Amino acid sequence: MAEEVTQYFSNSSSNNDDKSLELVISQLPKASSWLKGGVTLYQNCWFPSINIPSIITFQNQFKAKDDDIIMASSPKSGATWLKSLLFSILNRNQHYNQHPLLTTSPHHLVPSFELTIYSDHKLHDLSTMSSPRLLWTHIPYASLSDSIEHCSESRIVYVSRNPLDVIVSMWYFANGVPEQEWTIEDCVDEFCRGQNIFGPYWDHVLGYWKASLEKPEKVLFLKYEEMKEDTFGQAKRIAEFIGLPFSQEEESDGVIEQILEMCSFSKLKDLDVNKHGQVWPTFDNKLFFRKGQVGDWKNHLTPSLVERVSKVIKEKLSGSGLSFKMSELDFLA
Ligand code: PAP
Repeated sequence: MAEEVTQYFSNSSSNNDDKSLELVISQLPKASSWLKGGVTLYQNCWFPSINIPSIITFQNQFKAKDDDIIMASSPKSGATWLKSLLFSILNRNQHYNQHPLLTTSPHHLVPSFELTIYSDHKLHDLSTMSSPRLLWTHIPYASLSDSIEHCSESRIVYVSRNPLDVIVSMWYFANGVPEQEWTIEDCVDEFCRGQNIFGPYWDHVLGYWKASLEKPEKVLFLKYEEMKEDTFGQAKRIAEFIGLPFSQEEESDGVIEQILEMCSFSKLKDLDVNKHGQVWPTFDNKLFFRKGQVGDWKNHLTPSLVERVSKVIKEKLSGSGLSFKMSELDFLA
């Protein structure tokens, strides 16, 4: 069925017949979710149902360019932070009157394929965007456009986060949406069944993890916990990966520290632009800045919930070489 959907789009013009599209998509497997419209299984991923047309449009239309920088993440893994950092690193030599992050949400500075650019599932000409283009997605590696895979010079920066903090972050986020009530048990259950949005989580992280091992020059795999522990070192790593390393002069002038300060949790959370308004367009900006810590799961998950998640994650990540630091002290073996 997933092939039929892709085929449908490949054969159709930009004036897709929405009714036939809806019919084809309606036959894909569905599950309920805290997210309005639930999730739909397409190419082995539980995508938000409302985003399926835009994801397929992206897959069929997007043409990568050599200097593109594509940012990817599983939900609640640190995308807001990484968007701010990448944007600031990339534009550090622009002469702004004031830094754009002071007045614009990071989500508006770095557009999403599925949530903004292709959200109307129409043809879009992105060739006019200034280069290098900084773009973002939650789409798993296996479902990225072939064009990104085959465009040898374009770069992918992926941020991952330990599953327990992801669950707690998602739980808060979901309950921040009006008329939403979702228990932490529901959240764990959905996560362990692999039916969380853009899940299964383990397929998402492993897809990018394996790609980063196979093509280290193309895919950079970051961990939220390592970014918290050594933000300075990780910012340098990101800058080098995108081909814009900090010079000695920049280092001694404190350019890195200025960027880290601008993108810090406390700075961004306190800005008016991030306290008010919405993105995409139904989520309050403030929901993207909650606590920004490693190990908050200890305050919310019972030992039996932790055990359930750990068991699944150990089994799924076994043999991959991928592990996560869960708090200041612990590692998930
Ligand atoms: P998304 O998947 O909806 O885009 P994403 O930005 O990936 O969300 O993750 C949100 C988490 O990043 C929140 O974590 P928490 O719920 O555990 O607090 C959010 O607080 C955190 N976050 C946002 N900005 C920053 C930042 N500048 N530094 C550190 N963490 C941040």
